[in-house]
Amino acid sequence: MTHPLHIVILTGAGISAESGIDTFRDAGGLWENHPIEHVATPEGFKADPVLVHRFYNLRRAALSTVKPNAAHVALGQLQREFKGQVTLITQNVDDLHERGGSSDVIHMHGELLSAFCSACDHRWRQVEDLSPQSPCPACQTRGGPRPDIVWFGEMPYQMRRLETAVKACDLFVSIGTSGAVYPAAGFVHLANTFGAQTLELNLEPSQGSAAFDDARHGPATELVPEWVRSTLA
Ligand code: BJW
Repeated sequence: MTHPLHIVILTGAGISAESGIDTFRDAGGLWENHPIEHVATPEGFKADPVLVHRFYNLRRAALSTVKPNAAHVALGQLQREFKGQVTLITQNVDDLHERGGSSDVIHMHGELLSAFCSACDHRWRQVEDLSPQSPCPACQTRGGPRPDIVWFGEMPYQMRRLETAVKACDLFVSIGTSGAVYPAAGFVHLANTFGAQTLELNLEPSQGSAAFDDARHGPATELVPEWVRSTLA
């Protein structure tokens, strides 16, 4: 194709796998034998806040032990050097895109390093562990603070902005995502409907692979830098 003017990139757990962060479905959708739906739903949090806080406390603490990989770094370079527009959407709650040099990353499923209070909606940067006894720094309610994560059944963040970008783009690229979770899994269909070229870069064919115009399969640390090099050439 001719050089695209607006590229929308959607990333998932697969882009952080080679940094040492487990993906969801490759781990059988389980964490310590708990189905992900038990620790990533409002109902699960209500039923067992100690368990859910532990799940997110461990993952938040693990962020300091991992580093961005060549795929994150390549996308940062693309954002800085591409002559058109690059919109970077991630389903990931880690901060590896930012540490890899990206800016204005849209975290549609929230962020580990953020918390909010379900009592007063105050939102803040959270680095330390949370517990059911943690008080909200604004209203002091105990039990109000929760991880700033979009759980199953909750509306992902910035949906209007995301849909507008996907409809307007010339090229939609999906990287390291299984295509199992909506609405992100539907973006390829939206992009196709509005006339964009679509490209999948994933370890293996995703559930939605057939919907893409082009699909390349292999590790993100190889495919993504290669694709960025050819796009910037
Ligand atoms: C590599 C690699 C390497 C490995 N290199 N690649 C029935 C039908 C349709 C929809 C629904 C339904 N029932 C319920 C729903 C809706 C539901 C949903 O989709 N459920 C499905 C399970 C069916 N969705 C929701 O509830 C969402 N909200 C919603 O729909 O609101 C209503 C609404 C929205 C908009 C418009 C109108 C209405 C909310 C979804 C929240 C998802 N939350 C989670 C957990 C929270 C975050 C966290 O704790 O970290 O987000 S679930 C989990 O899955 C996490 C991820 O962001 C998300 C996606 O997973 P991802 O990133 O794709 O990871 P994996 O593990 O699945 O795949 C990794 C891929 O990488 C694999 O393909 C590997 O091969 C590959 N890979 N190594 C390249 N080295």
